[in-house]
Amino acid sequence: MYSAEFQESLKKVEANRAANTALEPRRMTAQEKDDLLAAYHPDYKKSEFSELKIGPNKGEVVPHELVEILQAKSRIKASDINLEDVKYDVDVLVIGGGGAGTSAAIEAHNAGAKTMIVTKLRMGDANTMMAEGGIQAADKENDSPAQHYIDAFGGGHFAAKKELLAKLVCDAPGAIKWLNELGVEFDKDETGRMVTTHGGGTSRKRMHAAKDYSGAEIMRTLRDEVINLGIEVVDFTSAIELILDENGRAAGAVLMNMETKELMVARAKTVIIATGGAGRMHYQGFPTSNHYGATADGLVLGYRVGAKLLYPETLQYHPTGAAYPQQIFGALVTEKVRSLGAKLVNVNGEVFMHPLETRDVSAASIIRECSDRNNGVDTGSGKAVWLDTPMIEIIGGEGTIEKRIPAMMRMFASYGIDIRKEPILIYPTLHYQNGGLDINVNGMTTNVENLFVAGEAVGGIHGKNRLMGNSLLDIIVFGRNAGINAAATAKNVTVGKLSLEHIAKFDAEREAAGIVTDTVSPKLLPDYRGNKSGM
Ligand code: MEZ
Repeated sequence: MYSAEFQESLKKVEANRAANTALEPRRMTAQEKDDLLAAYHPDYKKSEFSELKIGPNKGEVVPHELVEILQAKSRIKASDINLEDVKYDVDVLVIGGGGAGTSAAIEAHNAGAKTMIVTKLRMGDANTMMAEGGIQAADKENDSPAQHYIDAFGGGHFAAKKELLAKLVCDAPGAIKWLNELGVEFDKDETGRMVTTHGGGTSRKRMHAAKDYSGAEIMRTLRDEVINLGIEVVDFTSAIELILDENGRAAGAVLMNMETKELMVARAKTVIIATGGAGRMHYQGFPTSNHYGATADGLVLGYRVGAKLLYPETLQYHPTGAAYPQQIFGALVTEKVRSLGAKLVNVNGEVFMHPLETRDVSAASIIRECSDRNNGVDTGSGKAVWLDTPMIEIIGGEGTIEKRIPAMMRMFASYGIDIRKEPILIYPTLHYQNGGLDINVNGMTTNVENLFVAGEAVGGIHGKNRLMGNSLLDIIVFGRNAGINAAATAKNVTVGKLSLEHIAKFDAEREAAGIVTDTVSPKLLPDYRGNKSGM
């Protein structure tokens, strides 16, 4: 139920609904997309970026907020830690308890490695849990991994590391099978065949879903499997510094109990960073769809020991974050809403773009509509456009919303908005870190031995923009891959003398570059006291 100030615009949306539902908006040309991105996408706003003065990516520009934490001080000095007092001694140490971390741990454990997960919140407090719309895999007869590759490569501006993307799409059908056999309740039709839909930039319907809580369903299953297998999980404990051995290979981490602040040493033959994304960095003041712990910790841990980042300057702003009411500002409104037929409509009731352009293009188009074109709806805390959800019931028939996107229906119903009858207001929200640590096809970082990475902390799988559903896919494919390879590598590793010398080296580099800072990192949790949240 919308108050009086929205009624004039709402009347126009309703009046045009039938015609807008039937409309087939054209796709933008490549040139139009490039021009749009350059003018309106946040990644192209030069004033929001600065140069890294130290570390493996020295000379590259990344968001100011990321520069600050990458160049920051460690939370510890080497002299604070007795590296001989080893509390945990394992083959494979997995840092992070989301979808990538749990997938990695399951495979490492199944390969016979003594495996431990350390997670700063609880297992499953992760962006995986927040993912809604689905997971891509080309497993139907009209589709192929090659087709999936072409879609994702183009959508990512031809910048993906080819061998990583090839692995992603080729292993996708196997990932769905694995999840299905573990017990994920994918949507199926009456014959038992999985239901699939389109996402932005897909040429085939290959999005497999569990209604609109696909990530929660996948995370539930992975968490159960970790518990059933008896894998050790140390929760409410963060990794605050990696430990190398005397040969410069990853060999564990310094852990900190989040409550007591007790510091502990975990020694490991191989380490997997699976710390997830960065939405809580609130780049450029954007709100976020991410979970509370998404603060780019893995990038910091890896960077300080010399691991290189790939495309850290590219972020994904999900086109449809909730813009109203204020209580859910920035929350994810799944792309599946558009896959099911809802279109984006401006203050005048006009459809202004094809609803399934790729995410960066869609976000830039919405930003243009709300800025230079002055066609946004005033929400009281900014501008937004309508996502005309009642179109879904017109196209799919009564009951489609309740059946296919019940979480969306419930979220808005809590605030008196019935999305079956009324449209919703949306604006881009910070959703995904396209860039991250550079890995080879085995999941190991390209320049720190025995340090593996999986999930959102990896850069290069998707290039400079990710398609919907390829993240739930990459956490499974590259999570499992990292687990298998970390376990295999661990078999041939004898850990040398543990060392934290890299902290002093990084300090010296910072001083030589004339950087003065009081910031310590990893950040671990967001700090809303200064209200840099966009909320
Ligand atoms: O891949 C994603 O980010 C995803 C599935 C999000 C969504 O819109 O539901």
